[in-house]
Amino acid sequence: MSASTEIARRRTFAIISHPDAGKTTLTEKFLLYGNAIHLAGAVKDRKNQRATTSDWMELEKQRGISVSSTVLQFDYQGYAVNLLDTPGHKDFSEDTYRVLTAVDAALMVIDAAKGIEPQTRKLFEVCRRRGIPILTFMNKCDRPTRDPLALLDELETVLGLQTCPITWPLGNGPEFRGVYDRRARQVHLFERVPGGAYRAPESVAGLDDPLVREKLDPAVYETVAEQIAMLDGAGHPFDLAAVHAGKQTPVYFGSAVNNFGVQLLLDGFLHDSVPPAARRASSAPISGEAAPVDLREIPVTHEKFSGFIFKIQANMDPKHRDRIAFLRVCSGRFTRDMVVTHQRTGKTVRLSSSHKLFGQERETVDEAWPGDVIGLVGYDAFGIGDTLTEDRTIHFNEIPRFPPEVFAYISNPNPSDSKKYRAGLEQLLQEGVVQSFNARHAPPGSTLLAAVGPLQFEVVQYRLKSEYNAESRLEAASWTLMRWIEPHPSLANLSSLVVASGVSFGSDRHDNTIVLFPNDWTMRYFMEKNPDLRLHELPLEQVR
Ligand SMILES: Nc1nc2c(ncn2[C@@H]2O[C@H](COP(=O)(O)OP(=O)(O)OP(=O)(O)O)[C@@H](O)[C@H]2O)c(=O)[nH]1
Ligand SMILES: [Mg+2]
Repeated sequence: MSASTEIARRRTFAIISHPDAGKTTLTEKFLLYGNAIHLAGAVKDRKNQRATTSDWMELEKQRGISVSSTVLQFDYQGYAVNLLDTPGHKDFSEDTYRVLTAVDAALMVIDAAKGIEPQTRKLFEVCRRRGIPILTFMNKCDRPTRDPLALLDELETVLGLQTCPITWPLGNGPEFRGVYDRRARQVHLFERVPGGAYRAPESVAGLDDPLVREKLDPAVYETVAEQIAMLDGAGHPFDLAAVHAGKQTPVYFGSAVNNFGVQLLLDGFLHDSVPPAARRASSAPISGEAAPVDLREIPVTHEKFSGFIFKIQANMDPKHRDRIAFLRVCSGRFTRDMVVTHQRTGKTVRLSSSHKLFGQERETVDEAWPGDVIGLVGYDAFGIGDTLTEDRTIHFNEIPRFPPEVFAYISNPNPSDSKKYRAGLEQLLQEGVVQSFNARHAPPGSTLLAAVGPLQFEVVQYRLKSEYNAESRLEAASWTLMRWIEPHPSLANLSSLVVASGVSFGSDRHDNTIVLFPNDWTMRYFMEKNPDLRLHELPLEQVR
């Protein structure tokens, strides 16, 4: 296949939503319909010990929530699909935001009983800023839902998105029988299968077919027929250009857990979504001093290989205690053993350990194209946001950073076991979701951790135990804000600075000074009393 054919068949997208809307369940059903797995494991069905492919981490299996995003790559109907399941909980949103930089489209899952929830809205805003197409799935139609027209109206008024329903629900709750495909003008009636483990059998007929009238409650039939006539007459016509511009969202209805409407969604999504597009890059090094940052577009067809790392994950495979860097290919052709430049260090590296990913599983990959996400194993120097390329003028700067908002001291209760503890903590810190600092008045032997949400600390403790067999003790610290201070002579004597009570100092691993505040007021007071000091939300090497 030629390069342009390979690129054109790539579909790289993330599934996003508020916690519990059904992203992981839907991901699993896509794999089932994509023939990538043969039996779907129900997310919270712990009894028969079957877990989803996507929630592979021990903690995820236990709690039935996603803690970390997962990449699943498979071929389906000529498409090369890179599917990224993301965690919905806001404490893990940094991971989700990073994933969103690596995709070309997003599928927004909405619980049809609840409508748009806060986290959906936030993630939607991130997608909108990137201008990527967003398709919508109204899930859980097997339970009592809100009026489907009201759900569309909410998308229009709250998110400002034009909607175009592609499928329409036939009843809801116990009366939910299937969906109407507005494109083919056909009704899909489904039957439930135990646990949704297999594809749902379905029959297809026209809306006027006696079979359809027979299966549906007469009142439901009336309503549905009216709604469909109304949509045909007064709804927005499907506009592919508006979908690609992120202005119109095609809407699908169904029930992921019962496999209702999943195939129509998958087929429609792949068809209407977009292949990888050009990326913006700067010619000057990101952290370069005064060099002008000259932004330019790198087309996917650019001959030279380029890509960036958006995620690092340790210990995905308990058999190999190692660390995977997830790279999104942006241009050129990746081939195993190719030699590229690691732009942050300027060093050349041979990429010989490259993998195709499928949840926790991986297999060697010899070739990859723009849009693909590959896993690189065994390169300790790689960090989140790093560019790897054959073209030394390309520097991607895609990864958003967030100032931490919660803080805690972590320490090792078993000093005799310190090797495991330190190695584990070091590796988990490299994943970049939790940061560590030296705090000036820290309890002896403890490290200050900072994260976007408190659940991240629990994840660190849990993983230290399960992946490194290391106990840890956590003690909350009451700051809520942290800032980096630009170098200044007065930092040589911190005690001379005027600060409110509860304010403390520390340093990051590059020995830059940080300051910790209990609240907004103490920060404003600090700035007022120390007007010569410049504070930054992000690490200094990123703001320069
Ligand atoms: N009734 C019903 N329940 C569903 C449906 N789809 C998913 N669920 C249930 O909703 C719960 C949450 O599903 P998940 O797929 O884990 O949700 P998620 O969006 O991945 O959650 P996080 O990753 O933690 O944000 C599980 O108990 C699912 O079984 C559906 O179509 N109908
Ligand atoms: Mg999930």
